[in-house]
Amino acid sequence: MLFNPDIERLPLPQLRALQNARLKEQVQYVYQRVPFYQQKFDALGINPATFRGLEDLPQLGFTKKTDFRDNYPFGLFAVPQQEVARLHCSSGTTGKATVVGYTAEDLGIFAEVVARSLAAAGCRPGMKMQNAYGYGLFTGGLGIHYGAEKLGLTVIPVSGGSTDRQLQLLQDFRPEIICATPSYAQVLAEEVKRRSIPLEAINLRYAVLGAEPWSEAIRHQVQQGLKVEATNIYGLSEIIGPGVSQEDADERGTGSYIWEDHFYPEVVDRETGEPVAEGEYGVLVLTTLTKKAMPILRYWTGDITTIYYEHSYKRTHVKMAPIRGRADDMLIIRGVNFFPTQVEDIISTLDHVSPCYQVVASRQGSMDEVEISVEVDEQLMRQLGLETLTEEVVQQHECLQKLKGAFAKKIKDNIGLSMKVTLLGCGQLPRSEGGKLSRVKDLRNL
Ligand code: ADP
Ligand code: K
Repeated sequence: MLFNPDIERLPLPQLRALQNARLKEQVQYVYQRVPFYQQKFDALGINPATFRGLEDLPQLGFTKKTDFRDNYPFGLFAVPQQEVARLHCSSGTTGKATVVGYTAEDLGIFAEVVARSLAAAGCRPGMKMQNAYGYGLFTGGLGIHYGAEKLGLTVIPVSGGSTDRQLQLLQDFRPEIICATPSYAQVLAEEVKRRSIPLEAINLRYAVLGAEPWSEAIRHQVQQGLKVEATNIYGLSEIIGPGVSQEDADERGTGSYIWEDHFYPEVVDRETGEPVAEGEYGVLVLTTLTKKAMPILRYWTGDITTIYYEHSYKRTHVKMAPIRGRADDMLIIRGVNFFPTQVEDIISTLDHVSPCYQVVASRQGSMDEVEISVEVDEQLMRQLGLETLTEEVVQQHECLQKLKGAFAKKIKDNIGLSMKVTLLGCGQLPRSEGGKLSRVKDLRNL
């Protein structure tokens, strides 16, 4: 089901024309209303009256996270405060919170793109959805909530955390849909198993997961553990919140549609800022085409991905690959660029390792060291009659030593770096408490 088939299947020439018209309007709008953009355009010699649209877009430079900070709290707003219907803050993965605002019209668009996303994820009017995204200042909870209502779902606004209650409601209310961060969905899947809750006792069919990078290995775990089809939802506060892009349940693994009638995507080289060819990886840059309270031109998301069109897909909108990490998440270890998600790709090729891992980078003298901790799966732990693992225990079991060696070798072969591997038992690594889980610790510059 397509929530808005006319737009989602709009032929590309018409989609481009719509984007062009909207962009020109948005450029004039910010020039008149936001001093930050006015000064910027003047400095760059951009005249909104002669701005030609998409072809001139690269001339506008970038808007960065620091611009939000420098204009904290309301400096980037384009409307008087009375016209702002809601404020949100980003969850602050990096540094001080970012404030964003919405007019009533913006909130309507937010609900529309989330409704489209949920429909693409498999949700249908009349289904029940347990929303385990955090409610509050973070855009996730309320963003999903209003989109779900717009689609015609029955929303159960549980918010994140409270695993006992989540599991109880899954059994009592029998929702077909769960929305959560992937790391929290993993926790729910693990708890269902640990508490021996029979899969018939829950009625889930779809999981809509986002807010942090995740992998096919995590998808597999959640799909098996909760008996769902799990799809990826992506977004960021600076642009609107969740619902910038969404994976279709029938096209899982082929990337997520970007709702490009509202958000115009570009991918640029992380060093030079120049556009890269279709299909190449770089930093995703997004421009809002319809926002009123806080229009943002060429936002440097820091997220590394690639975008591509494929005519066989259900919709005409461009797709983006899963986020490989943030440009600022990338670790440079002994001169080698390395994304922690590469570890996940390797884990998915190994037997008896679960997709729970932690990467810790530290400095020993002048040498960068990386330690990767992974959990051995339950099956092998049970076979060995073990509850927890320590270095000593691993030493005593040949199969664990082999597993550790195989993992270390794959890392060396695929990433080109030697890393210390630590094997742990199920449950020994930190779990999400309802929100995002930080799997990467860089202790080098502390
Ligand atoms: P922050 O996390 O910076 O506080 P937000 O809460 O707005 O701000 O989160 C936006 C960021 O979260 C994105 O730029 C991206 O890095 C990450 N993110 C959101 N959804 C996904 C997803 N589906 N896959 C990977 N990363 C995601
Ligand atoms: K996020």
